[in-house]
Amino acid sequence: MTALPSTSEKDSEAYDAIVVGAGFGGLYMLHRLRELGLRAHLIERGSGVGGTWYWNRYPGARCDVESVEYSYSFSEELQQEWEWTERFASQPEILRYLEHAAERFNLYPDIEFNTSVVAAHFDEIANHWQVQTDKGAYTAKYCVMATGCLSSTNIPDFPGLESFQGTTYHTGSWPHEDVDFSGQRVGIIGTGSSSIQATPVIAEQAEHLYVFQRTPNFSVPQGNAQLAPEKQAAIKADYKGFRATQRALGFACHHPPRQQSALEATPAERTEIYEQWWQKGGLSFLGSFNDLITNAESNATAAEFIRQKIRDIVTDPEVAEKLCPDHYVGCKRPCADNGYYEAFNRDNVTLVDVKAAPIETFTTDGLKTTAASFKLDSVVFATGFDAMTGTLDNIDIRGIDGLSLKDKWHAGPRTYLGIATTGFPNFFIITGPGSPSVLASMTVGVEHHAEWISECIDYLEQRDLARIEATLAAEDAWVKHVNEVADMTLFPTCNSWYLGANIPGKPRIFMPYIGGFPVYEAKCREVAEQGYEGFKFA
Ligand code: NA7
Repeated sequence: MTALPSTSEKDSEAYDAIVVGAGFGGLYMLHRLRELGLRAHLIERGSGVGGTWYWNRYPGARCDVESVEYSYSFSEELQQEWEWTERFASQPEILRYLEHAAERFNLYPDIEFNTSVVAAHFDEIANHWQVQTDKGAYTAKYCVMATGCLSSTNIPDFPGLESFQGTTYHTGSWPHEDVDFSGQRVGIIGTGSSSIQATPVIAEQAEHLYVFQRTPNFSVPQGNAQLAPEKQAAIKADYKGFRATQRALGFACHHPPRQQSALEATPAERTEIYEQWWQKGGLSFLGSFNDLITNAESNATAAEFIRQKIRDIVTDPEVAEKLCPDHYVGCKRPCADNGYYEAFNRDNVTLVDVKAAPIETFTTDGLKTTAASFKLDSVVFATGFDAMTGTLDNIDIRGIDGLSLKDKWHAGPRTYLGIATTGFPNFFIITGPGSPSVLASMTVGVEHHAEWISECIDYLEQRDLARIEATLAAEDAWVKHVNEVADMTLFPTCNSWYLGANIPGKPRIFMPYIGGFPVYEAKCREVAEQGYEGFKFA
């Protein structure tokens, strides 16, 4: 064990479990642990619950999964009483929902806000975790990281940034008060999901919006609309059945893929089918055919369909061409928009290609690319996150023999089931690397993990066991399997945050598990039924 910096163990408050993060995962984890009769304490760096939906308050922020699916299923009362207003919920509505859930299950008394966990060290003699925050220290037998997949913001190291006199924002840590861009020259850097959602909204306000694009992305119109009360009532009439169907599908979302290869259809049939799925809206477009993420030739037909849509929507052919991606559809996280491509038809929106002419430096009043200078009042960094591992890397986590998690993962994250990692007993990760996480509806994933972890903890408590740890053999086999499955798809072929490719120096490893949620769930069930196969106890 390595000693923690400031507080001695006798000053530490003792709990059965510490949970870190008050998003969907952490809140439900806390609820489950309390139901087991354990003393659990949740630590959250924000001033409120919500996780992703607490931090990402940028204009246009909205979920890409339908609201009736992107919600808790564990409480029939909750799912019956909550009324969603839109097909795809906006950030404020999801935040209200989580605040309601925290209230409803009386979670607030066990949450400590405005507190950051700085270290967590395993004490091998006491068999517990010493958790150090910026406010104090705790000990707990179990430590559950519910820190989210996209919670460590990335601001690239642009020269001269400190000299910029205007205002800067990051989409993932947006101010709580309204931001008014009226009359301003605004630059938005990045063209991933966040920018694709924010661009049309900022364009309506700003005097001029410059969109700095390094790599164009595929986006499909989301087709958001008010959610008809009859439709919601019909789902609620058999919510259990609706959820069961959802959990049985690969991405744990409705709209399963059509069971046909894109190559089996004639060009005319293909276009008709793509058009139908384009009209359905959103990420389900990838289900138009069942081989779009595995077959390059099939994928090329979908890519060309979307590129043609971009050319149809964007009136300036040169701008349209710049907006056309040349990677496979879906290998970078696909996007769903509400008027993204249309925004480039506005006189006050300019697309700036920073692949052709990269950003050279920020200046006091804007930025310079290798081709031109731009005067800007505000800059929005829509430059993404150090995904899946960034937040864990930022905490000094040490397991057996003082091994640090960051060092253990220096060549890429290694887990068993995405939940546990060898050398770190009684330590659990919700939707960690190696779990379906961002490739399945997050709410399904976090509920599954919170249930699996709480059942595992109950197993230990019932048997008076001091600790559980994944074996190296089980971890090796899981890591191998995760990679093999990823290599059967087109996912590893382009520079995405799934691979850590957006962060300079980060090892290039495909982090989520793409074998499908039902396969993963079955594996986790089997592991538990076999007395936690692949784990050792002490
Ligand atoms: P993303 O999807 O990681 O997008 C970040 C964008 O920022 C992307 O277009 C990057 O271009 C761009 N970027 C990053 N660094 C730079 C530099 N140095 N110069 C120019 N452009 C840069 O993050 P989002 O927040 O949009 O979305 C994250 C997830 O949230 C999303 O996938 C959903 O799951 C919800 P690149 O493609 O790397 O060339």
